[in-house]
Amino acid sequence: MKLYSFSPTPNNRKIEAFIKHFDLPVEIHSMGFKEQENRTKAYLKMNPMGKAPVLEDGDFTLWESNAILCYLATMFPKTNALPTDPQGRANVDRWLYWQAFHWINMIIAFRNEPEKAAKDLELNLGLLNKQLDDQDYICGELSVVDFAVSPYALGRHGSAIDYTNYPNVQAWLNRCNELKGFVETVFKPSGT
Ligand SMILES: N[C@@H](CCC(=O)N[C@@H](CS)C(=O)NCC(=O)O)C(=O)O
Repeated sequence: MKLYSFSPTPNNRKIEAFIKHFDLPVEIHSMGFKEQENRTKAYLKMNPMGKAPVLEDGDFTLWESNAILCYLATMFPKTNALPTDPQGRANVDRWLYWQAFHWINMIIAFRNEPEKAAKDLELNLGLLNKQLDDQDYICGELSVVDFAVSPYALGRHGSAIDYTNYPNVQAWLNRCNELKGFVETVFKPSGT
């Protein structure tokens, strides 16, 4: 398998962290933004959206980061990162959809107009804080959800948010930050 990635961004880091955390046999092809490989004919054949990440598994190609996380967790069940019982799986899906819409929009709102994002922060951080009341990870055990959600809060914009009123979220972020996959995908700008 091969991952085409714009490494530093949260949408891509979530997959790289998952691969590295579980030592999965997936080649990571880190693309440069400037080179615009994502605009080539060959790349657009894999993903007509022209975006990364894309996973290539033989003749099969897959785009959308959360779909890729679930595919990897299914192909490598030893990761134990995706429940197979219907309710456990539905619970994971719920949080993945929440991330792809509400969580990402909260981060974007905070980046664009921090003073206007207060309501959004309160709602989303409040519910996440409650979810983490008596468990270390969002769905109990470490799952694809933690890889899907945390990179945005650990990234440039998300890390500027004040999590003081959400101690469970802060503790969970610290926990994620220390996972092997996230330690190994800390972005180091070239020349550092
Ligand atoms: N919803 C998509 C978003 C993918 C996405 O927006 N990727 C960005 C990098 S974070 C990208 O490839 N941008 C390059 C471009 O649009 O030209 C996912 O989760 O995979």
